[in-house]
Amino acid sequence: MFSKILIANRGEIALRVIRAAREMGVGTVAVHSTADADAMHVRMADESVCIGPAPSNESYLSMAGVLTACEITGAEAIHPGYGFLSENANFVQAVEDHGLKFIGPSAEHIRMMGDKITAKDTMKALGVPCVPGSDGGVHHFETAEAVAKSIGYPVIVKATAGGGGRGMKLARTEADLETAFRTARAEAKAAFGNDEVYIEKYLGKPRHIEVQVFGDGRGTAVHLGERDCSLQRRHQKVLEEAPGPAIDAATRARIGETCAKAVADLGYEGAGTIEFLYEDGEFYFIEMNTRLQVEHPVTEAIFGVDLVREQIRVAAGEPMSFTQDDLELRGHAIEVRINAERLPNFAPCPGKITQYHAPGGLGVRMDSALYDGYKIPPYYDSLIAKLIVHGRDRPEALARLNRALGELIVDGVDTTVPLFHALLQEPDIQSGDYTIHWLERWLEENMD
Ligand code: MV4
Repeated sequence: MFSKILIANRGEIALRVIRAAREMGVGTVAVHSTADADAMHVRMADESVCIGPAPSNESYLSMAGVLTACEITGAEAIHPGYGFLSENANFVQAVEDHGLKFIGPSAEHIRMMGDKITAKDTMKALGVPCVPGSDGGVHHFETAEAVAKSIGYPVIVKATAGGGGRGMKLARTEADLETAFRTARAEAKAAFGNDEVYIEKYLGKPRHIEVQVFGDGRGTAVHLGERDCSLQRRHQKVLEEAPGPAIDAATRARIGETCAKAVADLGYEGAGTIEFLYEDGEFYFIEMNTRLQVEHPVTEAIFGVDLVREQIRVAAGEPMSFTQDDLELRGHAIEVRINAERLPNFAPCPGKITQYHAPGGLGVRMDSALYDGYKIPPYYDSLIAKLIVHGRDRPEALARLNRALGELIVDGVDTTVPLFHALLQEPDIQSGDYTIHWLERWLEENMD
């Protein structure tokens, strides 16, 4: 096992990783920007290194800064958290070139899944169901026309270098296709320096279902069921739950086993998420995320495992601490993302926290780096806390969420908490009857 790891992140996820490391007897090094000198992750780590000024580009995204901090402190491995350098294959390569261990998948697997056409080709070859569409990249409008005609409209044009909703264009009919194709290519070129696009059948009312997978890097892999992350605004998740309200045990076992086998065949190491659109009882692969996700705690709650501990174990060459047969799904978990944002526009709302009280009690987990008097800096993501509740079933989890939100005090800045109080009153939320378009529609009708 490592004696010391460095956490190349900030906020709640840095604390999350420090907590797992400490329970394992592993020393921790925090890195921080000048704006984060008083941040909780700096206080909670065994050691800390300032790696640059406030802008992320010059601190949390600085490969040289992070690698130098490892050298200074003697950290043997780097946990990237999510965001920042977590899916940067060049960073992974640099980490390895410096004789350090990246806690996560290989540069090769990150690169493979970062290119969305390669990801889809790979998953298709491994038996994972995909959205019908072009066979690889589409380089000429004439090809786009022929593909769209054969799969039928509506179709969606996506950038291979995109993902997470960036660089997508919808063509409802043949008349829309030329504009969709050309603007998708132009925007992809401008945003990613790569104008390659592919085409898929557009699914009109799917859920976003993602399967949590975990591999030991040596051909053993498991799945930990799915999360329903359909409640999104502008491709930002707002509330996630596990298990998915629309997924039964047989369906879970079937898609889970398909995903676990695929990542086992790849020799994938660490935590991964295979994203699907789910419509009319069928799964359609869209992307794979090669990192620990923000919403991983709902999976931890229902399976009773520590995914970060497992990440650190396999990175150190140790086996996973459970097999597929050990994993038993218990109850229901819901996470809400509490952002420092002002409704109705979700405008970032940095500032000083004048009073903070975290909810607690049975089945309540609050992952946050907040404290009384903390000043939320304006430079980073607006996520300030994740409230995760676990109950014996979905109604109990919903009641617990309502109760915990009532206990929470965050004064001094506006947050998304009022949104969750309102959502919990909605019959569709109470019954779990929502698709990827439900929240945007609801916001239009309720946020004026
Ligand atoms: C789609 C789609 C419909 N049909 N692909 C958006 C994010 C990116 N990960 C994939 N996305 C979509 N791909 C096909 N073939 C609809 C979306 C989509 C979406 C997906 C998941 C969650 C929220 C979404 C909101 C709008 C569009």
